[in-house]
Amino acid sequence: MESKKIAADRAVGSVKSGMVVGLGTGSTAYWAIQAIGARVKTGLNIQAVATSEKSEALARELDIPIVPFSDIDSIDITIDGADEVDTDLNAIKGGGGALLREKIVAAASRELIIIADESKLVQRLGAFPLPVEVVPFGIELTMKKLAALLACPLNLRQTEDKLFLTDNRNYIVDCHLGAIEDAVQLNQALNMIPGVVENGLFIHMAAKVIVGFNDGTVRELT
Ligand code: ABF
Repeated sequence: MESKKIAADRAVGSVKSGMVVGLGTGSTAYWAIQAIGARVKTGLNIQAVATSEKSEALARELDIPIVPFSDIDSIDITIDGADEVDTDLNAIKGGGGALLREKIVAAASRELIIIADESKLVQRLGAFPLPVEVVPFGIELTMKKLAALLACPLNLRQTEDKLFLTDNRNYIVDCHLGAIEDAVQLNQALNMIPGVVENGLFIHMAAKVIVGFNDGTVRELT
């Protein structure tokens, strides 16, 4: 927890009054939302956009003012976690199933700051199974096309013995690639497959990655 909190606290230091802030999902983003909530209590005047029903519920619990995504023109800073991040600031996200809204919010943000503990920092993306959000209609054929493109084990995500549904009522296919050679090309190829809504590759989107370490240090990659 400590290394996640260190990274989150450092990222929240960039949030200024008057900003619109994107709130991420996951246990690292949890600490960022907690830190923002603490600053709101001492007078920080921000509006927040949540990337998942879970992060919205936590924000409301902390009295962080939520603004509907449809009401805003742009987001100043989004602070979000990742499942893997490399030294080029590219990331795999979506282990929590929120990748579509996270990517939409990230793409609308002037600055995306990814926060992570040291376990997420990798030399090459892909050891973490790449989540791909797929519409339920035609799922069998879409998975066949994914298998032909990726030639790796695919897993239709389940939770409590039933198919996992995202906040957008879509499925997630976890792709066990092992290592990704060309993430830029893969990101484009995946989204060309009819039925694929979005994938968990966040390529050239983060302005900064803040990594917390168990020894209490923090490293900022830009
Ligand atoms: C979210 O946080 C997701 O994109 C990602 O899967 C998850 C990582 O969770 P944690 O911070 O708990 O490791 O941003």
